[in-house]
Amino acid sequence: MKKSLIAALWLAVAAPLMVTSAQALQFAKAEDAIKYRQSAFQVIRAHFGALQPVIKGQVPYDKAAVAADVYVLDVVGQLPWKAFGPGTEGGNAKEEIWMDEDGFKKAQEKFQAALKNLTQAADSGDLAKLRAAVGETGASCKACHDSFRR
Ligand code: ASC
Repeated sequence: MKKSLIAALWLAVAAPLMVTSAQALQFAKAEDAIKYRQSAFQVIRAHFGALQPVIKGQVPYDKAAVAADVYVLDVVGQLPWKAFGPGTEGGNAKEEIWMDEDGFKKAQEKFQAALKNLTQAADSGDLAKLRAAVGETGASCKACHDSFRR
């Protein structure tokens, strides 16, 4: 193949894919993006909820079990943001997400930073640290909901 043809094909096929993979996932319908992000949030809620009885002292602190939940949070906490691309308005999402992209990105980064602290706290095995980090994470959930969720 001619070099110019290869270059043209790369620009036509690979380059747009590279750009979109750094931005948002592609969905056939807005409804599919909404379902994806709501599913991710549901997983996050379940695993964050699992930490509540631990920090309240209602169940014994099982370090390995907590670390497993926190691991899921750290991984799944990266996902919903990939499904708020252009044209996916709806669900519980406020218009502000698309009107204030920087603000939404900052809220997301705050949550992910809180999850990094939560991972450290879970790895330390120190219940007081865990309690503080769960509080910080919950505050980042709430701050984002207050601005960006119906
Ligand atoms: C949860 C949950 C949220 C957050 C938020 C924290 O357990 O489902 O949305 O914590 O309520 O304030």
